[in-house]
Amino acid sequence: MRCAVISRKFDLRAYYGKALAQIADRIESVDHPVTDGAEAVRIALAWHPHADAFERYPNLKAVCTIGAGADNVLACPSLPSDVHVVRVVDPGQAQMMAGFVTWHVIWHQRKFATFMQHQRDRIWQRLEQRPASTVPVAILGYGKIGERVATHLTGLGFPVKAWSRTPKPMAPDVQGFHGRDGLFAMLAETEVLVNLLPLTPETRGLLNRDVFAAMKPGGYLIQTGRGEQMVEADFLSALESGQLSGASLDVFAVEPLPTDHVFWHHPKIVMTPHDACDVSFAAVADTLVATAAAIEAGQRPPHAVDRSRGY
Ligand code: NDP
Ligand code: OXD
Repeated sequence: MRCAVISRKFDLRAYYGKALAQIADRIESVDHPVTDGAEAVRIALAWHPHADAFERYPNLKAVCTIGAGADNVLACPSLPSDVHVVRVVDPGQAQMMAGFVTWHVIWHQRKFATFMQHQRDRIWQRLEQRPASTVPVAILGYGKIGERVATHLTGLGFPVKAWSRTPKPMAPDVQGFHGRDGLFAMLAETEVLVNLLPLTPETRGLLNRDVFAAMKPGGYLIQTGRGEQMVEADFLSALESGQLSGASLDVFAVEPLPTDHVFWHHPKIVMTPHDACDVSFAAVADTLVATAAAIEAGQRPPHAVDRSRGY
């Protein structure tokens, strides 16, 4: 099956070339813009596609992303309404995210920012330490990744709560919340807030002054969802007032973050460049193969997002 490889931001061929070569007997990958045989293209591998990218492929049936979040493909104006959008679900990625989030929770709990400052100042000073059981963590989003993160943290003794759109069965020791009222009930008991939500019209701007104000004073934000979910001015005010004692930011409304942005040199912010975790090349290849098989069989591909709800 012919697959167009489309991105205006990354050289997907350079990154996923090996994975695409491994499945070349099943999937013929061609770089966008495909000039010869565009009508034979039935699937695409895309990440931040050009606004008009899909106009070229009249027989497109499915677009696969290279990540867990499909928002950048769903936002593409030329995406036909009847095309499936398929995201990657990779347990290895969830595991990597669990390690990333845990590192930042412990960074906050064990006061490593202060230790690093003391090292720079050559100050030998032990700090009062708190057990994990006294640091309540809440996770926004209890999906494939949020659930893995929650289980990891409960295993280390942190009290964990998680928020989803719909009520869901929870893993042992994870307290579940849902809906608007559930959110604020949860925040009242939250010191560390981890964002693992997909970007949808409902979650855009969700991390705002009301949310920060509802958390325990001196709380900590771990922002690994999408940058557009945070109101930057409200976040900076919460850091300024001390309502938030610090934050770890991995995702930003504009990526790469402009070099003159205040976040770069803010003393209470730890930053990474949207690198909290990665999907494996094998998971991307498997997603393409499974999608092609489903399309050939006239079925809905596994992990196709529900376009009406946006994830
Ligand atoms: P899933 O689709 O498996 O889970 C999404 C979760 O969010 C579900 O629990 C869902 O609720 C919940 N949710 C969605 N909308 C709302 C809402 N309006 N109110 C409350 N809860 C809501 O996604 P994943 O776990 O695989 O990934 C989550 C997100 O993490 C990605 O979309 C991406 O934005 C981000 N991400 C970031 C990465 C990074 O490198 N920084 C890497 C990977 C992912 P319900 O269960 O009721 O449907
Ligand atoms: C994402 C990813 O969705 O890296 O951000 O998978």
